[in-house]
Amino acid sequence: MKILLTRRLHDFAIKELKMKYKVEVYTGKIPMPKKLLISKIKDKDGLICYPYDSIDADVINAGIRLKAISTFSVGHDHIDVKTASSRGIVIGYTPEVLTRATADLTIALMLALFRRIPEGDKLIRNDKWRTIFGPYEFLGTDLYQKTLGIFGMGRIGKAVARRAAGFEMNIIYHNRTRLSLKEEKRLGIKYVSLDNLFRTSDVVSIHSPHTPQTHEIINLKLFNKMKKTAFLINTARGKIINEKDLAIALKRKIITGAGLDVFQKEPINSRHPITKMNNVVLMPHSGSATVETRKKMAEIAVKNLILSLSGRKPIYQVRV
Ligand code: 8YV
Repeated sequence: MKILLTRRLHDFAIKELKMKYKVEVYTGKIPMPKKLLISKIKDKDGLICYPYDSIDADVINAGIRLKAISTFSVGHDHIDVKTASSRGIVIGYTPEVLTRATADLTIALMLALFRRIPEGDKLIRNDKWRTIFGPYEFLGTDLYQKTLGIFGMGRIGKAVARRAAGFEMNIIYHNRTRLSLKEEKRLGIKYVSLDNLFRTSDVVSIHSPHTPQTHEIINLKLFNKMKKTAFLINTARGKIINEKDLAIALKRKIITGAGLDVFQKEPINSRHPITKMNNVVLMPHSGSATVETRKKMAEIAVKNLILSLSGRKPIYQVRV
């Protein structure tokens, strides 16, 4: 069987795949151009792809021999799951292993904003540090007893709640479906409406998948309901937020700041209006970017593909 990788994966993973299949790895500029992807997929049985690859109906239908897609991600909004499933193509993904790393980065962004870490770093490097212990100088905000509003209470949302509990924050959440009372109690979280989440939180953190229902669901209408002192954090998907509205909210100081790991179009560059603002902390889509997590994701992505191509169930399967 022949498989295609839209970029290089860990050496151990390539080695394992090469023992079983004829492997073609795209090594050009990322992402792999769509035209090339369409021409290369024609004779392939399996595909390993990433969130920035658009695996739409054109790609799937060009893959006339395609039996399995394995994405190196928990998110699968880049794959036309309906079209793939109607063709009987199995889709594997990599949840769970990246939950902790993504939750850790969320807390890191929160601390960076509350304690002004990038600002402090810049201040010293620019030789602007003059005095210490001034009563009003370089003050941040306590996390203690602040209200964290979690939008999307799946695996990552819950991991963020567990971490935030350690900082003694009040945790409220909004989710498509409410959790059981037992689980709410165990996590120490309270269910609220979307409106309430934005009205009462000191920091809102996004952890839902990007779906037609959540597309740009976070917009100026909601920002206008937030406290002037509040922060917004997004380590989920850029397209859940209306980015133009966010830029307005940050510029007009409707909210105090934002910590962003994901954007509508990635990578962003310094021409993007959000990069001009001082009240944001930015990361280059790195929720799962730790040595340990990425290795586990590669292991699962490979296993998912091998299992699917041998007619078995992948470890984690995306279903319609
Ligand atoms: C990706 C992500 O793993 O898993 C996801 O959905 O967004 C990231 O953690 C990363 O972009 C590498 O594919």
